[in-house]
Amino acid sequence: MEHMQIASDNYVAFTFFIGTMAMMAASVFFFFELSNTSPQWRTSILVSGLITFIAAVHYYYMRGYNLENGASPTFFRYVDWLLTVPLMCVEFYLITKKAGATTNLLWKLIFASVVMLVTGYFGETIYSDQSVFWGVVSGLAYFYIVYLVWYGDVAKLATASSPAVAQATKTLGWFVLVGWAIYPLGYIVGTPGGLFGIPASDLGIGGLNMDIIYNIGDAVNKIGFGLVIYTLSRKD
Ligand SMILES: *C/C=C(C)/C=C/C=C(C)/C=C/C1=C(C)CCCC1(C)C
Repeated sequence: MEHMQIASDNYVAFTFFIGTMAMMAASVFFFFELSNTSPQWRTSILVSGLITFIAAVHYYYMRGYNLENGASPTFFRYVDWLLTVPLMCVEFYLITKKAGATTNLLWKLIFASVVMLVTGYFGETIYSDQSVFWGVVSGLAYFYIVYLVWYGDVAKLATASSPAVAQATKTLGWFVLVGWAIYPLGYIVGTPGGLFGIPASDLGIGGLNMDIIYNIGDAVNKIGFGLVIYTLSRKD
């Protein structure tokens, strides 16, 4: 078997490599901290570790795929997201459960996230000639999640919770609003439709790379989410 090496100017492959390492390190951290965590927060920390662990396994695979083929590992990217984003919804449910979160709310969040991801996948792959349409549908599902977290049931439950839970939900809300907005940028750069029909090159961002943007987004959001939960578990 040929030994593949990352060229020093291959920033895409490099971010896949760093992403793998970061997700592995974060998983080890969350799993080891489990025994130092009070029982009421253990499930939340476990889920944080599962999110980064699932990502670590996918990143290990995507890193090799990208290095060998020089292509975007779109399918496994979306498999990863389909597993990890619903688990992030579970985090919202778990921290607001004491204040009365229902499984109905959990399913609303999960359903919206699946719609957001499946339609995004359509726009990037089989229907890429209609990437604007699918991007907009995906965006609507995304804004519904933002709504639930900032003004809907999640926000209401958070205000009725302890100050630490309210604070953590606010911070996670910023992750969803700003951190998750990194992904549509990657989509605009990586799909022919660009932003509502304006190609990325016309927007002056044609030089950006979709995978680098997605890799940054994943590191910020998956590890960041986990650290917010970790901080909460130490405060409350
Ligand atoms: C760990 C992975 C995370 C948090 C992934 C989040 C992904 C998104 C918020 C993706 C959103 C998209 C849009 C809002 C429109 C264009 C298509 C997507 C799927 C990139």
